[in-house]
Amino acid sequence: MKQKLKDILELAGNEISVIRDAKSLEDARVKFLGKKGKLTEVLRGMGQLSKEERPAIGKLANEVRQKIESIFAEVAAQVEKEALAVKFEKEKLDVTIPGNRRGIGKKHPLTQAIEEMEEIFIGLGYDIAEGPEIETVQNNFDALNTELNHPSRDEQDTFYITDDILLRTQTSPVQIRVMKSSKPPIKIICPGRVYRADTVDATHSPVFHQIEGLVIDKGVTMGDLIGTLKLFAKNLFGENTEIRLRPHHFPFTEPSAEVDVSCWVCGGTGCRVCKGEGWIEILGAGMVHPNVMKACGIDPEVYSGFAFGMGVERAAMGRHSISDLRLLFDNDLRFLDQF
Ligand code: 2U9
Repeated sequence: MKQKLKDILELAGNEISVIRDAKSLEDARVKFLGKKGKLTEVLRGMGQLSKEERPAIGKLANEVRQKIESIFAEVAAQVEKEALAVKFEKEKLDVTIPGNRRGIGKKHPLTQAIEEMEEIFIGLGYDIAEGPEIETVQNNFDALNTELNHPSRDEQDTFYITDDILLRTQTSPVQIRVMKSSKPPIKIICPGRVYRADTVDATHSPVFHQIEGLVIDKGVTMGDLIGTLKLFAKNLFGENTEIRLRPHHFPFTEPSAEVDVSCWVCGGTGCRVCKGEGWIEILGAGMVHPNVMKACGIDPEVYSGFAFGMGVERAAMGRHSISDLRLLFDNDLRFLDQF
């Protein structure tokens, strides 16, 4: 029996000392010290020993158990140490490795254009006004002195929701709302999305953006309008930019004009961008029609004002020499990243 105990100790020593992981260590513990383990198996046979032999064997069995336990403790400590070393190696943090740079997005070229134009007018003391994209026929057409048979009112050109409600075809109804709800002086810029029943092609989209401006006060003249647009054009296209007005007709302004700026590429001598003209049309403008003032409760005998409007897509396309409007709505990053 003595020999059996010594053999168990030797076997345990050999087997346990080479163990390198917690699972095998636990298996070995069951094998040697468990209820059905090797040591218990030997101790069960103690019943057959004589009374005299039992204490010595019992003592030896206890010593063997203690020795095996101490081997286990030693190997367990080693296994834990190694597991920790592996874990530390895996979780090692090198603070000198360059970080994963997150690509920072940027504003859409149309948003950039709108904000750039807003900044110019904010610098001139204008407020930004916004309004709903679903509008009344009254605000979108009637109050703007648009005749009942004007082509822009046609169902073919405008998205009607009911006979009286539509998707705004211009941002002018925002100015109408401001004129109806506040007293002059009024000095506002109205940027926003507008809708027209156009088929998509390189220069048309049923959804596009406008920026319109409105100034109403006592003694506002066409000279103020021209000075304002000149300043705007020089700020946006460069100090040497000139403007020119050509007579035109809008229902909501009188007199009205289409406004060209000298070509920002050739400076006026004629090139591919201005199609040899030297001038590029970018906006429409005029003095606010007395009927528009009256429709909003403002006395045209006391006040006068000017208004202007421009298409943002058109301005951005001209500025960046973009030939197809659809590129602005496709959301292709290869295109958008350039701006
Ligand atoms: C009020 C009174 C007058 C706004 C104006 C234009 C001229 C103009 C076009 C530019 C290109 C629309 O996007 S576009 O097709 N706009 O030419 N807009 S004057 O006049 C107003 C607005 C509001 C109360």
